[in-house]
Amino acid sequence: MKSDPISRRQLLKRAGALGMLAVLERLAPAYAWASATKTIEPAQLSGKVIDLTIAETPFRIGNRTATAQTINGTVPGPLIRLREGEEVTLNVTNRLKEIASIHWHGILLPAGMDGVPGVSFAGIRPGTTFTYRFPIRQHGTYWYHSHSAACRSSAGSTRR
Ligand SMILES: [Cu+2]
Repeated sequence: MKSDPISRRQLLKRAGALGMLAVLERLAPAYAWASATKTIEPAQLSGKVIDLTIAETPFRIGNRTATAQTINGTVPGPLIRLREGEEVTLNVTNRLKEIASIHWHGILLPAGMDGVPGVSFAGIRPGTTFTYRFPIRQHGTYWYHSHSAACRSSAGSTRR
């Protein structure tokens, strides 16, 4: 019995998946890389004042150029380490052509420091910086993500 050869379509699909992995590795922050041969230095931000920039970052796949929505140039965005009991200031600059926002998922926040743009918070207009400022009242590991039209996410943590 003849075994099924891999069709051209399957081959292209697999090559495409490999290409996407290569692209993701280039866009991903160091902590998101999977490598058995390298020692990884995690991309982390910490302190009482943190600057984040949401932007479109170009990348190449072969001869083609595309863009990804990134935070500080990576997908996912940087790991943010905060300390319980401190107040944090997060200056988020929106370099997109649309309103952006960040949901500090699971973190206890004052009103107006979170939410879907236009509901409890106006959103971050293109070309502007919004300052999120709030006390860190809990410890644990949380993630942050967009509450705007597009999806982007990253992890963060707070420590005692
Ligand atoms: Cu959320």
